Amino acid sequence: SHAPGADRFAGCLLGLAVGDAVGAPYEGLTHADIFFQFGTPDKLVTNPSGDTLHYTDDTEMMIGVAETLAECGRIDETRLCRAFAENYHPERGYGQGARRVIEAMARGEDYRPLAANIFPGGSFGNGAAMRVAPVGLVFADTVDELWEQARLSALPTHTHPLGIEGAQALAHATALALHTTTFNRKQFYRELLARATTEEFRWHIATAAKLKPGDSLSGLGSTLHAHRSVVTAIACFAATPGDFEMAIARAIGLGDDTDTVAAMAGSLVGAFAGVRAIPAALLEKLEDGPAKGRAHISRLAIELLARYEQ
Ligand code: F2R
Ligand code: MG
Ligand code: MG
Ligand code: MG
Repeated sequence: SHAPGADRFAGCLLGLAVGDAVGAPYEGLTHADIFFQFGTPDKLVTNPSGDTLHYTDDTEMMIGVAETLAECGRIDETRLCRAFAENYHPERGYGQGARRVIEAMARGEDYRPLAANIFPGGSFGNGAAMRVAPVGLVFADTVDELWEQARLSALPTHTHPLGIEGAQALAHATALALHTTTFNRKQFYRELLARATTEEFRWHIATAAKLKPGDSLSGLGSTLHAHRSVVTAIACFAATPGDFEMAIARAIGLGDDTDTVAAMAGSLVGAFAGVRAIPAALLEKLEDGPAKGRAHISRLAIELLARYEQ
């Protein structure tokens, strides 16, 4: 097999942004609410409402990670926090803990005691996982380094072991997706399980591995807690690895943290199947601006590829 190229790097970052934006209107709703108010998830994905798809905090923070890696080649904590603070638009819908930490960063205060104590044991929200895709791409060839860089990318906001492992597991899944030509579910889960450290992640990965492709994923959970959504997103990808619309429809249909689970699942499909797997009709609707939209994300993908190839 040959080395991954620009198509898969762009597919991963744009797949994340599109999944985030398509899933965002349904965040916090139950599976049943979505079905009765809006219809079947496949229709929401094929025909999303509105002219423009607006992304949320998931993509805004992923951009910060990508900018840091493009500039520094690794996670530099000072640069990463500056990116989070400069890119921050609270109206994109940040977690309540994340808001307080980033606002402290923006004021130039020491945010570390806050990040450590804002929740007991630190945050186990999925905010570190939702933004980690660029780490999975740049460090795809070195799993030990990937695991460490994912940890460093989590720490400014997420110090709880589950919040950190969510980022590590998703970065690892991103690297596996990026390198896969013929997808083998058993092998994929075996590699993830071999690295899993906490009881929670071991259980979720082992449970996902036992499911058949058509089985419901609702038992895995889809809340904004890392251990109840990261493996779920991985399973949405693994059920239909080459089918972007199916993967994000499955993610959204579960309810709860729809933008984030769809973002993570979409980024994995994009890393595996490339940007061509994302329907043009969705990609064209993704918001684009002078600095932070579709074109900026596409440029970052090229810069990350250069870092990966170094
Ligand atoms: N914030 C949102 N969506 C708005 C949800 C609104 C909510 N329904 C409401 O009515 O307020 N989405 C974005 O946030 C998620 C990522 O969050 P992140 O960045 O991890 O933030 P945070 O605040 O650190 O954690 C999120 C929540 O998880 C709970 N939590 C975390 N650690 C905890 C702990 N140790 N003990 C107890 N609870 C813990 C808290 O409720 C946090 O607020 C993504 O969905 C993104 O789209
Ligand atoms: Mg969000
Ligand atoms: Mg700005
Ligand atoms: Mg969310």
